Amino acid sequence: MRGRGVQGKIYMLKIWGRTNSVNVKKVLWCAEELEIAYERHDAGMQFGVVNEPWYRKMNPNGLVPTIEDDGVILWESNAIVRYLAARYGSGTLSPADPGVRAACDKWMDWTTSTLAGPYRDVFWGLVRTTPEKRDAVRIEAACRKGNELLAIADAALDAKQFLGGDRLSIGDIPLGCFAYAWYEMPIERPAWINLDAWYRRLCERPAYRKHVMLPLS
Ligand SMILES: N[C@@H](CCC(=O)N[C@@H](CS)C(=O)NCC(=O)O)C(=O)O
Repeated sequence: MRGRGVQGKIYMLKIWGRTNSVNVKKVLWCAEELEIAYERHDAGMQFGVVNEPWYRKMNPNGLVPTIEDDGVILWESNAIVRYLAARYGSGTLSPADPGVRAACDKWMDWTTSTLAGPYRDVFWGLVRTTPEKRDAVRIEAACRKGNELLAIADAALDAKQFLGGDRLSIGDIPLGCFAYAWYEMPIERPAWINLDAWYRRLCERPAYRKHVMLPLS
């Protein structure tokens, strides 16, 4: 889907960010689910770009992702997902019912405020740190905490296909991105009946396979 913006001008969503970033994955997966045409530009880590003055003007944090869509410049991955879904997926990825939408927001916020800490310790420890430099105690503690937290999501998925109900929504996007790495990393995990089934459902989605299920790096 290409957009026609202010004054009838054709515009295309631009996304800056490297594809191996969990926060960039959220945005790419969301755009793909919504079938929005976009241009992606590498930025962050080895690609640099984030310290260029023109980039800092858009995103003073010097982080990825950042988007520009018909003049709207945005950073913060969850805000971007909410924006894209509200603009292009109202009633689908962005539930129309305020109560359902708030429940989705809750899972998005929970993922970044609560799960992200232990996730980060495990991911950086195992994927981005060489074996001799790893802090095994820290990784194990974070692993335990992450599993404890994921049990909450498992319980919430009892009798529900997705976190927001019976269809994929913005509520699933951040957790879905974190979950992929959690399932892929060589860590101990309990068997979660509902979370495992939800994850398998995500793995069947072409957009998830394309943007989220990439080798971890
Ligand atoms: N809360 C921000 C966090 C953004 C963030 O920390 N991005 C990381 C990648 S996941 C980053 O830009 N790291 C530095 C880099 O890639 O150069 C969001 O959700 O967008």
